[in-house]
Amino acid sequence: MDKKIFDLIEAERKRQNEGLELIPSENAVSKEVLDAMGSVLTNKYSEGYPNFEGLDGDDDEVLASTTAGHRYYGGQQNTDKVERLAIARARRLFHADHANVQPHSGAQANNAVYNAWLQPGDTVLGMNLGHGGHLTHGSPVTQSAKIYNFIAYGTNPETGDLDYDELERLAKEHQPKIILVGYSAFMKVPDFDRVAKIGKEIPGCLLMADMAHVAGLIAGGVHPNPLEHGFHVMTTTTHKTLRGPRGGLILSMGKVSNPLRRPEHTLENIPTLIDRSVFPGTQGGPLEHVIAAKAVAFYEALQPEFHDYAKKIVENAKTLADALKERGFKLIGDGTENHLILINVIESYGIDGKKFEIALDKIGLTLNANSIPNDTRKPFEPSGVRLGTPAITTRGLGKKEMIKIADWMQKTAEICAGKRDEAELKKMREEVRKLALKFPLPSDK
Ligand code: DSN
Repeated sequence: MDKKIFDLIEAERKRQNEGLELIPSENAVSKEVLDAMGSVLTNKYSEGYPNFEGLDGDDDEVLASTTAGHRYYGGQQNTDKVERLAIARARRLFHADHANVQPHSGAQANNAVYNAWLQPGDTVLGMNLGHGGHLTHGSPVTQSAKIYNFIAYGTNPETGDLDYDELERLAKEHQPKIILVGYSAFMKVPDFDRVAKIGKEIPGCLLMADMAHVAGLIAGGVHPNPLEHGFHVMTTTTHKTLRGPRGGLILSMGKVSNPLRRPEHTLENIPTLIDRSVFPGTQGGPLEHVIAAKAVAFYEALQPEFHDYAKKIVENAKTLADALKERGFKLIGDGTENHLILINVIESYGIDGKKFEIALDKIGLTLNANSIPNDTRKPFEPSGVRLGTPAITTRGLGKKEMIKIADWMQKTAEICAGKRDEAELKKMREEVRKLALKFPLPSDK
């Protein structure tokens, strides 16, 4: 009936298949994940939670439970099982005591944790947005920054790593109620033990990791898991390296109890404080069709092949980073330890990040303009671009193709800098399309 929307979806499918997605926070999901999202589960309201008993076993044991949950509407016999499977699989994947699979997004997940643990005016120590942190970690334009007192630590400009000395100094000075490690443009592996040691010396300090970018690397066993290094809570989105539907997830360590009863405000009770904060604290009805798709993605991430995928993401990122450096690109932190690369294009080729992003879009390479640490330029025309390998690795690209991408990026930068003929963009567009079509989206295979 609605041909206009149908055509737009088809056009987007074509755009994705004919180009290469280098935005490090994007991916391409399986047909099974897509199908779960497009299911009749979207018709159902299910405020509340399923029962949390017997979630330690395998899927069959989890499905065997017949105890009713704590829901506010009838007809939950199937949704309870869907959500129990999602919770059980998430706990298995991240070795967590509890999982809340209801957050609609990463921002919702973070806000729910703040709301669970903080009172208005309490202090949170988080990473500076300008150094690679995230909007929801205290940017003044966000709702949470109006409620809580955010203090920012930064990165060391020499190494690109977190400035642990500054973090420790600020923690001692401000005695935060939450220390938050998380980022959307950071290429190193954080020293969680060091941060946990700092946090444990502050009474009532919750250690929170927002691992949205690297959750798939953690699930695949190629990145440390903060929950195994003394952190109490980990939030994430489910659609980045984790390769699930667009959504959020909160993992926590502690005692799990009935969410209908208000528990004491202790770190041990953080799982239940979070459940009550997600619903009814900050959200209404959960999206059970998305929760089903999360469960499918967790199932996929629990398979041995997902480890190979995660390993390949990092290998591809390192190959691409080296190839870019050989072609004159200056990388923040001089390379990468994860899936993400941040280039200072002003210093490399004298062009701003937006100009480079737009030119690359013309040849079918999609990435995003991004500020670099201590950037003096405006956020809409920053000095850098950010790119990564999760989506292209899903599609099967490897070493040879990383070199090709670096070549195209070099030529495009030279065109932007006026050193090559713009007509070459058209030729490169055809080359990118030809290569991309050899690696279709997994849902289109
Ligand atoms: N938009 C996400 C990213 O691209 O990193 C963070 O919210």
